[in-house]
Amino acid sequence: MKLQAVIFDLDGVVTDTAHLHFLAWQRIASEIGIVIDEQINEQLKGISRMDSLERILRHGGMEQRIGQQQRLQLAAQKNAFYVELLQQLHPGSVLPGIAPLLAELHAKHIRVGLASVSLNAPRILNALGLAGQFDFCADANTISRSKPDPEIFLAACEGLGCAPANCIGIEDAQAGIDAINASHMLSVGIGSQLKHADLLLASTAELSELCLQSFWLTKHGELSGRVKEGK
Ligand code: B16
Ligand code: MG
Repeated sequence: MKLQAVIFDLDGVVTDTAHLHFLAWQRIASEIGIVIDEQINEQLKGISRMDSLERILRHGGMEQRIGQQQRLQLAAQKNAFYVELLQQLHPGSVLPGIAPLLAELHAKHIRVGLASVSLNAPRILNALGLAGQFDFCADANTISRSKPDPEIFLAACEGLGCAPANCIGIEDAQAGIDAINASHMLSVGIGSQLKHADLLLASTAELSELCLQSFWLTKHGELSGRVKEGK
């Protein structure tokens, strides 16, 4: 079986915006008397804007006190701060190893997709100078369930015209790894804390087309070995 496509998460894989999300949420949370730390932020990775707010309110014991209207206002305010912070992004903000990997994948005719639940994904790709580098970007506006649901990864596979079994997904968040695994793609995790990634790398700098191809061959060798042994 041939590797046909590689599907990237955006925040934390292509560029590091998790800290910018944190700064914006911290500002909003403090306005309603909730203190959040980096540990809470870790749980917000890969989760949609409204789900993130829900988790912050729950953390502060305020989920019953803030109605839908106020939630929408808080989410809009958070996004306005976040978009302001995004102005600091530039092509140098692309994480190490990503630009060469994209070039290698294109050269080998392996399709490249994006599976980000961020509604700001097009703006971020433009700021990074990467807008033309993805063959298909799943549109977060059309997704009803955020990660760990596989919906966004399945939408990316469909847009690329590739079966999930022919794709690798790359993620930095546990919710994202769970989404990739649930979509029956092979998963590559970036970071040290992730569970159940088929391949775990310490940093994006370790990514290359060669590394992904040898991982693919090893995994498929193992799978066909198991089929032959009847396991
Ligand atoms: P926005 P990803 C996710 O992006 C972030 O990890 C998550 O922290 C954020 O809440 C979510 O996008 C929504 O972002 O508020 O910009 O729509 O990791 O799926 O690329
Ligand atoms: Mg991410």
